[in-house]
Amino acid sequence: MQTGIIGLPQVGKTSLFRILTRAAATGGRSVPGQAHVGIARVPDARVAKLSEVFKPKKITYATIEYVDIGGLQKDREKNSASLVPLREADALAHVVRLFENPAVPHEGGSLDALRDIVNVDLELILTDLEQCAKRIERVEKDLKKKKETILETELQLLIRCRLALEAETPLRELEFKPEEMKMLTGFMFLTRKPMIYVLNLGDEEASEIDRVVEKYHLEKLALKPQTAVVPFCGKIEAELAELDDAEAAEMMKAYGLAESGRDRLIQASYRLLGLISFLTCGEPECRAWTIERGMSAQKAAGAIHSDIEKNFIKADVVKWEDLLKAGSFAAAREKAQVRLEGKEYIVQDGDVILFRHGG
Ligand SMILES: Nc1nc2c(ncn2[C@@H]2O[C@H](COP(=O)(O)OP(=O)(O)OP(=O)(O)O)[C@@H](O)[C@H]2O)c(=O)[nH]1
Ligand SMILES: [Mg+2]
Repeated sequence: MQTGIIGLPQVGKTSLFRILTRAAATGGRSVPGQAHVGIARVPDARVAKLSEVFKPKKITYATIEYVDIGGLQKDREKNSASLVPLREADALAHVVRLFENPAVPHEGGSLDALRDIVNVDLELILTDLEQCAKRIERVEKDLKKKKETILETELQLLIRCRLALEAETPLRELEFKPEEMKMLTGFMFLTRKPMIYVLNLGDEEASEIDRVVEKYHLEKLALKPQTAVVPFCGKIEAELAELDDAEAAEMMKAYGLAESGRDRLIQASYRLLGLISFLTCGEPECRAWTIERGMSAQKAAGAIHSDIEKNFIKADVVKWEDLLKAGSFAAAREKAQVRLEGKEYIVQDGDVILFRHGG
């Protein structure tokens, strides 16, 4: 799963990318179009706590990918090209600059969160609109040659999208039926992707981080569907990323920060993408596995190995807190906290699972 980082020039996109992917074992890699892809570890206190008890040889966290592209330009054509790597992304994170830095002035000349949000959203809307219009033209041509119900349905759907986009409404705010969603998948519209607005604050605002959404009048935005607003102090987070845990905790205290912005942001990406983690826990390894919310036990087994999915028999499931308190699977079983579930069981966030499989 991948989140694309976007924004105007010199707002701190690359700085954010570096902060998020610092734990990357693989480092960044380049993909065509000057974009950088990196891997971030999803912070998970459950894995950390279980590992303290189980002392596994290996601890593995879930991961999520971030893509960093260059700043959006005034030139529409250049933007269309630079936005291409984002089509593949599953969600977008728009970095909004709210820090002063006279050495690198903001393109807009002043700091204005709403203005930048509207402008960048408009850029995405225009890109989708172009694509929508092209497809509508094509479908109309084909329909003139031959009437086909499926094409007519598609045309109606695209016209609805065009109307929304013309009214400057991102497609993520529209409701679609499952079959419509399927039809739209191929277009990879940018405004359909879940969006995180990252407010990149100056250090002086760190202590009021809980109030900045109101301060910048973004409450309404934060309530929109598939949208999150995450305040973040880029410069402090960059410094925190260099420190060990104890030093970082001390520095956060000095700035009045309750939790790391990096963790909050990664968790927000994870949530918006509709992902949850189930855990496996034993002597060799404690590990978080990423699945989509609502997945069945059999499907979830496929995250580990396709053979386990194929030869699935049953799953032993225990809530992570119960396992932690019990101290071992055997003890949890004695307390009747381990349930035997079948393949249709819907896996819950934080389930610790032991799959029984044949083959
Ligand atoms: N004061 C301050 N400066 C920052 C912050 N984030 C980034 N900068 C500075 O702003 C400049 C641009 O930062 P980048 O992270 O490269 O910004 P960017 O959005 O990737 O820039 P482009 O890719 O060129 O569009 C650098 O000189 C950073 O040191 C911040 O939170 N506070
Ligand atoms: Mg950059």
